[in-house]
Amino acid sequence: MSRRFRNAIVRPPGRSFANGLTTASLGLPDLSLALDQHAAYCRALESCGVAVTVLPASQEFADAPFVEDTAIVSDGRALTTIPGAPSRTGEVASVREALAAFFDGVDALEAPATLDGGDVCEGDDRVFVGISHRTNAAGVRQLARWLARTGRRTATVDIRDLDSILHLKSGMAYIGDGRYAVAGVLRPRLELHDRHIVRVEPEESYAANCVRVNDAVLVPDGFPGLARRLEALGYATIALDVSEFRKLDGGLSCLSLRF
Ligand code: CIR
Repeated sequence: MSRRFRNAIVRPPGRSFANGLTTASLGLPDLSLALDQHAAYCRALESCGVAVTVLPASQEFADAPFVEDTAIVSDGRALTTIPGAPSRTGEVASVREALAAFFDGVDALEAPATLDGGDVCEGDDRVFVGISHRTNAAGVRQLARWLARTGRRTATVDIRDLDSILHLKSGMAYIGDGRYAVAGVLRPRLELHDRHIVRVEPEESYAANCVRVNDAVLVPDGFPGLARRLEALGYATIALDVSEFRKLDGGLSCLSLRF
């Protein structure tokens, strides 16, 4: 079982994209290639039966294509976040406006909370939330209260000491059917039985940021081990090149809000 998505909100990179935040030493992203990769990403979402709402590119906010960090959508309600990087808080207003077209009322986290959507990994029975350099304890508390209104449980995972991942979902993804793709660094921190884990090998750890979208799993191109493992379990996979987003610490999940 997995949640069915009908809609996604995305935002293509703007002219200032190369100024986005990064810890990766992979060089500057190429805007024109990033735009092509983004367009292919949108086509893949559409091929999974999702209607894609494309927000205008932002020239002001370089990291604005990573829309996932600005809101959480769960059980038919939406909540805007306060991204943990001060340079990103201005991205929220336009996402809020876009969400208002789909939901009656959009809730909002309140200061001193900070939370990036990339730290929220929603499974069927519980929601894992990372405490990271972007998401603080107040953010986790407010989110847990918001999720509890529909009986959703949260499990907190502290990742502040892990330099290799920016967000919780840089290292794990819920792929449906009770299963999570999990990178090795996170495995000991999650209370998950082995049968619920699809291992992502250390040399492929970037691929842990894959995304189940309806009947397929989007996986980053160039990580055949995970793709093979998923296919052996019966999943259809769609490989997408997101090299230019990786240069800014981004991946497949951060490029859309899905609901
Ligand atoms: C940032 O550092 O905020 C962006 N350059 C990357 C955000 C990636 N978001 C995500 O994984 N959810």
